[in-house]
Amino acid sequence: MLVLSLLGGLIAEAEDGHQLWLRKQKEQPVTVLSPLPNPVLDIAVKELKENWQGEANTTVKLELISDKRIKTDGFRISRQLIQANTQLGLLYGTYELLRRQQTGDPIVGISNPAYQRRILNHWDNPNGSIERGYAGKSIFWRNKDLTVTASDRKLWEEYARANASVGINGSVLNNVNASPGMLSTENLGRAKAIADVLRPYGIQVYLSVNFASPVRLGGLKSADPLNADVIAWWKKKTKEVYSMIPDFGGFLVKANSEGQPGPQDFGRTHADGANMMADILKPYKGIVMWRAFVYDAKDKDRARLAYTEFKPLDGKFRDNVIVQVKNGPIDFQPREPFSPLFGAMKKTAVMPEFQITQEYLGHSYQLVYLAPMWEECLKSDTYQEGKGSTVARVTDGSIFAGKYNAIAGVANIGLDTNWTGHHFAQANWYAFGRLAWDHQLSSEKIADEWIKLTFGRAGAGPDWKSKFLNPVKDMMMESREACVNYSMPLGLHHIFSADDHYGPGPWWAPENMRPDWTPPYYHQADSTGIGFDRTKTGSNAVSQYHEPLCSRFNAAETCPEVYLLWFHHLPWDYKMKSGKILWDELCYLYDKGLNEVRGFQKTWDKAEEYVDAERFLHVQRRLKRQTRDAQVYKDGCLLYFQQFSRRPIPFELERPVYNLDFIRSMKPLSINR
Ligand code: GCV
Repeated sequence: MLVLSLLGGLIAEAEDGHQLWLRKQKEQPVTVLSPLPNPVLDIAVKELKENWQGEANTTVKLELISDKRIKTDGFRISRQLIQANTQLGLLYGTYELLRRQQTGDPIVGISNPAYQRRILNHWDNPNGSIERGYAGKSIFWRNKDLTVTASDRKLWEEYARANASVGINGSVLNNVNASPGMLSTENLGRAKAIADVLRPYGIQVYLSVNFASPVRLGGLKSADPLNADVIAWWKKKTKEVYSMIPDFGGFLVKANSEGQPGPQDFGRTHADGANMMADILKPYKGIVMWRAFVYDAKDKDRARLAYTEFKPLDGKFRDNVIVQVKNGPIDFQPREPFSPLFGAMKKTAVMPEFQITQEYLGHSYQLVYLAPMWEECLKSDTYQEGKGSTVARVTDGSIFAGKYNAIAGVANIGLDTNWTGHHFAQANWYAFGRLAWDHQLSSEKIADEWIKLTFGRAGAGPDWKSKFLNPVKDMMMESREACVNYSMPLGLHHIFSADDHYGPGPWWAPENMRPDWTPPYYHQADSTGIGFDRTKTGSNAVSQYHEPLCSRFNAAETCPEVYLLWFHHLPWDYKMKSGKILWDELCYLYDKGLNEVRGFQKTWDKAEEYVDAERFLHVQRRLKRQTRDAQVYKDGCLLYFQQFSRRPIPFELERPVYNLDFIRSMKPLSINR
């Protein structure tokens, strides 16, 4: 039965989640002193007036200063004063002050951004669809209809406000699998309209570009980056872009990857391609983000490719090129070791790319809080310049100070009322912004803030903390590991079902399919054991890591067990640290993952009286589904691998409830049920 509770005298009113973590609270009157009227500061003043939760009738001052301890758009705040070197700093300080009023964190101190550019990558197509989007259609593009309506502008402004509130300052408006038509004058007109709305919130727009645009849009015969006509075409197009969007951020390029055109089609290198664009963008202060997501069907180990292609190019890129590297060497899997390209280059700027949309972690059907995964990556030590050379420090300019540094996240935003499909997926958008601003924040702290802002209520008693905040935070913190456990534990990867990337598919290997697109290529299960041998006697991918990591990963005894089957092919009876054999450990982990989700259902049901009915039911329904799907993952993988291990599932564990044949014949699990 649904319980609508009375809490602190307030009824838990239904909420649709559209307000995100910026839910309107009853404000206190406040006087705001601002140095000058202008679009950015007017927003700060409005936010303070409409959301002030501090003492009533206070005067709060926004002050532009010049202070070397405050970097770029950083700020200093105290209870009644916000100081910054820039107007945007004052806006970010405003959001921080208001946030702390709600979370109860001390309102004092300086805060500086970790990365200069904190960017969302939207994989939105001009027809309005979103590649790997699970929250409805694009907020930016509608099929062929380029008219800009008042409701478009309203939505874009809400989007900009949410981003600015967590410090995000860039948006790539379209898919990296870029349509050449994106650079048409008509589409640029719409990009300009978006940029105009985003600008006062400090957000620069960028576009993904198709390397063959000079041919496919411009009608030239070639897209060779050294060809004079091609260069002239890009110059003219870039000039047009800047005439419409004077603060345009630059281009994002996926080249010679998964069928996309690139400089290698003309015998040129990635550096040749990136530099051609970089030279053209330079006078406008634009940058090129060149993706290192490359692999080749011919290579014996896909995980090695990005490093093999890009490391020799170190020092050959212009200073306004940033190489954009996915967190892991394969592709946003539930767990990967960090990509060895972090820590490989000394003269090239490298930026992390995280995936906020849950392509491999349950789409918007599953509650999976991703910040622990990103924290794990950012804190991984690359040992590039000795101990302490974390991924965060080799990308934020602390170790090699390049001209530009940046971080990107593939957005999970669509037209769904709650923006992200699952209410808890909002936490991933929020967390990306917070980590991009401060990569030293813990994922737990971010979860704590997000829950308070998203579900907190005025007048909540101490009960709220012990019965809602803490258990829900624990659930979020456990959720990524649970997903790893019920889908790909111990370093298994890429064993999801084909195409939709949701649910198990370790068996999927149609004849004539590229092997590196099939799961058996990655798990290598056979009667002798399971796992991909990337040791020195295997593919030798371990050699791409600095010591001591190379040796640590190379020996099964010292390899962290979470990455064991990533680096090793081991017999089914290999002895694990727990004392169990590998097969039994695998069974225990799959079972553990499933039970963790069952636990989430209990946590959420117990929290019912603290949540409005609309969001409660939405999440409850999805957790049911997550449990069912985790069961399918567990049964599918274990029953499939059991054909090779020829061992029983330990008898103390729950037995499978599905047959393998049934799972293999099921309709895709991602179909809405
Ligand atoms: C945008 C994976 C995804 C693709 C995506 C690609 C990329 O392969 O499945 O949808 O394409 O990564 O990051 O370029």
